[in-house]
Amino acid sequence: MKNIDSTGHTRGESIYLDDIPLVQGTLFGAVFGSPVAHGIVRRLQVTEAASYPGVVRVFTFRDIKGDNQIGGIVPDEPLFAEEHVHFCGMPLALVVAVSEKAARAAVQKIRADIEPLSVIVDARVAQAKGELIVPPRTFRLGDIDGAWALCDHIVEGRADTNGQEHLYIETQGAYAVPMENGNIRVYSSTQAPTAVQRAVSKVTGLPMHALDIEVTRLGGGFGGKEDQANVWAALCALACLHLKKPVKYALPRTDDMVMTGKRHPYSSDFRIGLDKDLKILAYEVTFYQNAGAAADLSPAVLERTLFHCTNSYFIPNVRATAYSCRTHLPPNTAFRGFGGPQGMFVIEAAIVKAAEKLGVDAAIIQKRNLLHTGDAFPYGQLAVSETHACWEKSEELYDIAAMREEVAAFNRSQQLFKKGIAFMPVCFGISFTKTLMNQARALVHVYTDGSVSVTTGAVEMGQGVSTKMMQVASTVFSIDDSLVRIQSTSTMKIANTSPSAASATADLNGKAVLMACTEILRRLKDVAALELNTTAESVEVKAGMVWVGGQATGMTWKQLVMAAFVRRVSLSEHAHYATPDIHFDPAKEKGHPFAYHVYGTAIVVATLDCLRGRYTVDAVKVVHDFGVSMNPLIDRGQIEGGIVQGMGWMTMEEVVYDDTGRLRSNTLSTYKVPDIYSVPRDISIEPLHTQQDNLAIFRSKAVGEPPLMYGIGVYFALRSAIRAFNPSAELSFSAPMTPEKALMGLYEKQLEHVPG
Ligand code: LUZ
Ligand code: MOS
Repeated sequence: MKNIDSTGHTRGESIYLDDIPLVQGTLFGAVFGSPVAHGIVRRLQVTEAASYPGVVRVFTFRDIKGDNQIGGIVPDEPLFAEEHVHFCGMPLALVVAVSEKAARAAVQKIRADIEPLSVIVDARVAQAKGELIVPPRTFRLGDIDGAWALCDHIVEGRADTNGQEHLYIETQGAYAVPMENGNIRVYSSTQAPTAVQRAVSKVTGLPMHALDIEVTRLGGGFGGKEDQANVWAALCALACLHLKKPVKYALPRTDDMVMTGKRHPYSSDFRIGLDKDLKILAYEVTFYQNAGAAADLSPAVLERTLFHCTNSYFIPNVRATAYSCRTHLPPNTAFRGFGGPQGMFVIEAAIVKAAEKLGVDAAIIQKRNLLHTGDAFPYGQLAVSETHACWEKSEELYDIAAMREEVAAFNRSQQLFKKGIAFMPVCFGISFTKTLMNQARALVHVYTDGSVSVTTGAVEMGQGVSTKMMQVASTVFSIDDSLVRIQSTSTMKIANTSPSAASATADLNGKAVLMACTEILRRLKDVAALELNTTAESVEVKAGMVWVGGQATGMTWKQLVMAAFVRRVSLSEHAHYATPDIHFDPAKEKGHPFAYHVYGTAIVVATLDCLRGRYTVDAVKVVHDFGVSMNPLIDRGQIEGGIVQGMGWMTMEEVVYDDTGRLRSNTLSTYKVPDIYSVPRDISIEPLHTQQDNLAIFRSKAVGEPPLMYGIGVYFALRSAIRAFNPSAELSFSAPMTPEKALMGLYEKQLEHVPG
């Protein structure tokens, strides 16, 4: 089934924040962000801005009625800077005016007198100075110190991955509207309506029941709106509270790029030990996460890095330590994969470095160490592994021998172009790593005309979750999809939601929809039994009709619903789902945190232009563990998008902060993202057919984040192409592999004999 939003999107009828009709008297905000990354605020001059034509009022921290605090995990993030600023773009003031134009112009009139302090932009520097967000954490398995003696080969190195701008097409924003009784409704472009509700409550001092956070849909989130939609909502609500007027602020693109955090850059040290059969016996890794100026979600991201530090491999002896380092960048935040990709890059780099040193193909080491069912992850959970199945199916299906021969033949025949090939296996844990977040609720109403309304905590952001919720309801009731409508997300309808994140949204909310619909159906069957003089067990609702003992009865769904109403039977249900069997003990760093894992293998081929450093990705050929996809069209779309987004992170997207903490890549002319021309020419996606039971909704495994990590294979395919041209290159592991970096690698240590 097609994504139900596709028609609305194509016609431009879908409602985003900017499409909400404005209430008369609406005012507009603009933020004055700190011009320096670190300093003491001596003086903030806002009088000129306040008297600018059209300006209604300028707000600062002094206007906050509740607490000047929006930190979620750690209370370390003021909404407005007070005496100190900690990153460029940190909000110092909010101008509210009768038009966007006036508000933005007035912002230019604000002057901040800030005494600069020293700026840290590098995670390792921060760690050396003891600037940590939370204490470091270590995951351990086996006896790492004893294991080195058993290794025949030991390789060490360093790996770096840069940040990534979310670049959701719809920028951050919020619109706060005063309601009666002092209530405020906030329309927010957020993945986490409840997080917005909490932040607004904290800042305004209003209780949560006075706040209705409404979300129709987002034009993309990718993690960027998991925690960082709170700021704009809190600002608008605060102004709304003071002025008793609707206040809207939708960020211009550059403000969004400058003021919001991104994927965390990581720098890591690794040491890997193998025996003579290329079995990995030992792996030690230290991660330095660049958290930015406040915790935001960094501690949770850090944790997911540790959970994914061995990717798809079983390694018996592991020690992985992770530091969350405080720097003077905007607080970095969730981004598709949530620290997992950063951890996986390092183990892949370690394997490639070992392979290069030993003169073997990295795929041999990769394949020899894939997880088996029953193998333990460093955090104690046992794998139910599909890694071998995915890997072997990919080799067979895509004829790896022929692919390799084609690459080798090309490289023999070409001087100035080289191809590289790489395997990228993926194993990704599904559940919020914080166990308590794995809960969801759904509210289902059946109306007397037979139509069905479903509300959940799920936020539609292009991933197709609404379509999946509709499928769940229409499948349980066995009625036509057109009878089911998925309503916008609202904290007054569904409370205490977890963010739409962690790839778990369809599972968690879908299970709640399943429970609610199943309960209503149970009641309807009782009604049918009474109406038709039979037992509830013999009643079925199928294709919109009531059946008894396998025979159609002529009673329609709508008649059944009406009969239930006449008998005063409830046609509504609010269901609560909590993922069973998951737990984690942070004191021991052991447990069973994930409902299940998603597996897959990608084979990547890239062609490098060895004169210019340019490249194209020829193919990304994937075997992916969908479980049993409930919507192959949507799921394939998620995989294609994930691959391209992962590839962008690994190749061309370069977040650049200078030493003073200013973002230099602050527009789309300086920050390059994949366009249609950089998409791999061939993306093949084959499902792995498994009949394993699992905790996914309808056994359809989560698909949001895992495919992003196939993109890591592009980095290693390019590295392999560089080495085909320049075998003596000693290349660092530093992503993204921009064309500039590829070019430097191609001619590293051999500038004197440029061919041609
Ligand atoms: N958000 C979160 C996430 O709070 N916890 C997680 O484990 C997670 N994982 C992926 C993406 N967002
Ligand atoms: Mo996300 S990184 O699942 O918000």
